[in-house]
Amino acid sequence: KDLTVAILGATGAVGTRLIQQLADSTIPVGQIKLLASSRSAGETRQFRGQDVVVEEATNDSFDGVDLVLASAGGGVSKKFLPEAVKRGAVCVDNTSAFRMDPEVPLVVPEVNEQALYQHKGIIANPNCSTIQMVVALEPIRAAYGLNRVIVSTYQAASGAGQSAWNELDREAQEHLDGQEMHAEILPTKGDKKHYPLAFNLLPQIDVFEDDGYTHEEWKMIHETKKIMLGDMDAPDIKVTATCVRVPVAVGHGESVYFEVADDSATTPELQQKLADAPGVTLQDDPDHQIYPQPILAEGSRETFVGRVRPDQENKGAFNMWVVSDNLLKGAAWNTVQIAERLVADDLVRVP
Ligand code: A2P
Ligand code: 11C
Repeated sequence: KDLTVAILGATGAVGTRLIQQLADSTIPVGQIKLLASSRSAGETRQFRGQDVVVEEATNDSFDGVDLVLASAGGGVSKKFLPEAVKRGAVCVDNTSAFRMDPEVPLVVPEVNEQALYQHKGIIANPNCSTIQMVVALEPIRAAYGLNRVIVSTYQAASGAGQSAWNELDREAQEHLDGQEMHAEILPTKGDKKHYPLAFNLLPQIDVFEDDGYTHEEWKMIHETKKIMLGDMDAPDIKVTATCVRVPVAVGHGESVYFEVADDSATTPELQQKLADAPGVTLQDDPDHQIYPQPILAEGSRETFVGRVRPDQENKGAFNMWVVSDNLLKGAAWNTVQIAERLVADDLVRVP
């Protein structure tokens, strides 16, 4: 059956890519609704060659909708998705609104697709930096077990939305024109202070928690445990993170240190597991200076892994470098990939 699909937040950095990824997917779309705020209602976007007018999202927008793909911010998801579910729609939510709800599956299809069978109407899409890390770690965990992960991220401006991406471009121009740079959004919208990202690094993504970690770092830890082990506080894999915003437009990078349980694992074996893993492209050839880079990853659905090498002083420990398009595998593609699996497994219905 053809589905009526709504994209909530259709005009944003992720929403624009949700439209593209849905158009390129196997999902049978009978009717599409593009929803945003009153600011962009009346604008037009193209879907599979047709002009579609953007509408302001209201509860009634979800009448008759089978599938909602949401990326308009956590507050907007909290307001509308329960209403959409009441009206019979299954929602794949790219915000953090419902991720830690034990009733809501948090899914990366390459890792825990089976969790989709537990859904009660809402399925959560993880944070972009978490997704690319678990795609790269899962084939290693499956083969050798995983005890500990230490990750440092290098995250692109577009992760904070279209307005943050625009801010980076403007600041770069200001700097090159010899003017003072003006920051209004980053490190995070609504916090007390703002700092320029252009020609700079910001070791703050999202707000600070009481323990000195940022909320982005909290997500890397607890989302990883929920996706890989089914429990946000599982002690079996220890994870710690430092998240940094870098002056890159699209594509998050991650330096990932990990310790495997079976310390007979060798670097060539790990490289082979990664090369064979779904969603992973191995780019690891130091002799020819081949390694993942954000500008090479932009536009691809893949997670790219390179620089795989052992810790010379610690058996069973390794380092690797992971890059993916944060707006695609980190957001729009993972969301549409989940929706494709829901359709294939006949799960587009509220139990
Ligand atoms: P709009 O363009 O009308 O502001 P980004 O993540 O790139 O900042 O994009 C955010 C997306 O969420 C945009 O599509 C934006 O629409 C949408 N959005 C923001 N607030 C609301 C709201 N209250 N209701 C519906 N959509 C919203
Ligand atoms: C960033 N990772 O780069 C964030 C954006 O939890 O979905 C994604 C926030 C989220 O700023």
